[in-house]
Amino acid sequence: MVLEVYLDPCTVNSRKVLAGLELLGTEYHYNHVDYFAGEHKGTEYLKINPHATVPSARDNGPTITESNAILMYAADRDGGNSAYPKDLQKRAQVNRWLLWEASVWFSSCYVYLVEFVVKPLLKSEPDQAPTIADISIAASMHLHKAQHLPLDQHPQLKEWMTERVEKLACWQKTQAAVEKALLSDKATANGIVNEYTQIQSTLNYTKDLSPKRTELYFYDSNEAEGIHEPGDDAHEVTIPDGWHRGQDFSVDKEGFSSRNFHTGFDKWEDEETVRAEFYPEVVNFLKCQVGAKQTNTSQRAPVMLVHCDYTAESGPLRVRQLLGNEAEDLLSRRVAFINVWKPIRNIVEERPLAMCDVTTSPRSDFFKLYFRYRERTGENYVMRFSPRHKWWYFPKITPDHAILLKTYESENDGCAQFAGHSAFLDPTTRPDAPTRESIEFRTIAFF
Ligand SMILES: N[C@@H](CCC(=O)N[C@@H](CS)C(=O)NCC(=O)O)C(=O)O
Repeated sequence: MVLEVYLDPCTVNSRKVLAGLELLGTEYHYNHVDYFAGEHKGTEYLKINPHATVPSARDNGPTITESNAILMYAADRDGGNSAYPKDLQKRAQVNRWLLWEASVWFSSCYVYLVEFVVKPLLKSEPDQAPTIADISIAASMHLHKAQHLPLDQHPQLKEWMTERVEKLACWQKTQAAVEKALLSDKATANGIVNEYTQIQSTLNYTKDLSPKRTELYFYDSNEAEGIHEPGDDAHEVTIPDGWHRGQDFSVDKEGFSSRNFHTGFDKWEDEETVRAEFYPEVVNFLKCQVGAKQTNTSQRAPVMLVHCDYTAESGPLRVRQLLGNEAEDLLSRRVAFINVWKPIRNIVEERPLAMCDVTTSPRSDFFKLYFRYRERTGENYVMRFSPRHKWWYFPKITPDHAILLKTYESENDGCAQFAGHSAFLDPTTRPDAPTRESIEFRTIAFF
């Protein structure tokens, strides 16, 4: 009887069977099962092969699935030949390869076939929400840089890993232990940490020319002549990737931290709507994060100058300006000003924010910058350079995150009070990276 085969010759294992039967010289009857039309999942075919896979074969008995089993059967049925030797030693070698192919080789190659050939043909999109399958598959390549996995040759795989998996909070939360155990000493010894965890960039510090004041004028005045303006002391600094420390950073110790902050809000172009609808979200977020009882919020754009938004004097003054009668009572308790900085729409690649670890920047490194307006003078802190400053940033931060930054603290008990920060040019930013879209809220937390 002629062997009935059911297959689609364009699929891996179907081709294997067709080519193998030709090699063996086996006569067969071909039944086409259209893989791309999904016929292998149709009711008729499932009666032949309930596994819904091609190929399968029949020879007046139960269905034979497994391409290698079909070939072995065909060879044995017809008495065998050199393509499937009868000699036991020789056959053991062929069997070894057949088993290896089925258990190891096929699955290693098949994933690439599916990703780069089958999925584009079927036009299937990646799943939107991550599942435990994403985590499971990513785990084997979690040190892909150190593993030297050739991801550059596989852009979709790389994008999935770096843009989807590595941005997940659960992934970042579990990263620190891996770094510590596997990458710390070994990594510095072979340069791995340097390769991907820190960059060099220039930050604009300010020279301290006291007693001459550092000022900016926002109106025409003769007094503006010959003033000392800020940002005249650029220094190249090393800025490590803060994601490795996961959620270790805290606004009360280092003066900053990164936290998950997901929002469904998207009407960023309308300031009134931001105020009415998004401010309450910021307030709730902050209450949860720092345990504040009450908060007050306003909005501003970030700058390329090492600075801190408030001084020991301007913090309480701002509370009085904003909260009038209530202010004295509120100021009798702990007050902290915390900026909430957040990407909107896209991942931030261009001009990210660098934060200086407060434990490396004593109060003596800060001095005042005066803002001269016609009717009043404002002030904040700028910083003089020190090689002790330790900077951090959160590269490619997503809109599902926010950076919290302490810009004033009433308590003087070792808790972080003023965190210096600056936007900067990241030399690793892609030339075609989208323009940064971020928003910064100045909030006041009353405890
Ligand atoms: N181990 C089986 C694998 C069969 C298999 O997975 N075939 C693929 C086509 S190459 C299939 O039918 N997949 C089902 C699907 O994609 O839905 C064999 O060697 O025959």
